[in-house]
Amino acid sequence: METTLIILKPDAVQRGLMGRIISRFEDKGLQIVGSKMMQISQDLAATHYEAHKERPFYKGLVSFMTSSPVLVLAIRGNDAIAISRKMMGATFGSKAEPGTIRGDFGVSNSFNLIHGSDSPEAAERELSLFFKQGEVLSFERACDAWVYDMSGGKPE
Ligand code: IDP
Ligand code: MG
Repeated sequence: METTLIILKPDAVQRGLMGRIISRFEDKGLQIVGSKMMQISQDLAATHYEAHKERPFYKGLVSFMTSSPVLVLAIRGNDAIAISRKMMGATFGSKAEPGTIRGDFGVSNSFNLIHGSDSPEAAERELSLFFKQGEVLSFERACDAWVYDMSGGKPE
C-alpha cells in the first residue's frame, strides 16, 4: 500500500470544490488517512517546491500557494501515487483531459487546483513536511474486503 500527499490548492478551496474532489478519490476506492486545513507559510511552500526554485513560475507559485488556505490530504491505496496523478490530469488545466480533476474543473495553467506527489520518494518527503507523527492514520474500512480482491492473501 502506498500513501500519497495531496493538496487541494487555494483555488479549489475558494471555489468550493473540496467535496467534489475528495469524492472522486473516495469513489475510486482510495482511503483518506490524513486531512488538515492550513494556510501554508512562505518557508513551507519554498521547501515543498524547492525543486522548482530556478523556474520562471516559482515566485508566482509560492505566492499562489500561500495566498489562502489549502486542504492537505494523505491518501492511501495500492498504487495510490500513480492512480492519483492520473486522476489529477496533466499539469495545465488547458491541456488536461476531460475526466480528470484538472480537466473537468479548471482552465488555468497555474491555478490548477491540486498537487499530488509524483514518486514514492516525493510522497515520503512531502508527507513528513505536512503531517506530524501520528497525524496520518491506519485503520481498516468495512468496505476494504469489497474494494480489493483479497483471495490471494494480498490486495489485488
Ligand atoms: P505538477 O503539479 O503537475 O507535478 P510541476 O511541473 O511539478 O507540475 O509544477 C508544479 C506546479 O507549478 C504546477 O502544479 C503549477 O501550479 C505550477 N506550474 C508549473 N509549470 C507552470 C508554468 O509554466 N506556469 C505557471 N505555473 C506553472
Ligand atoms: Mg510536480
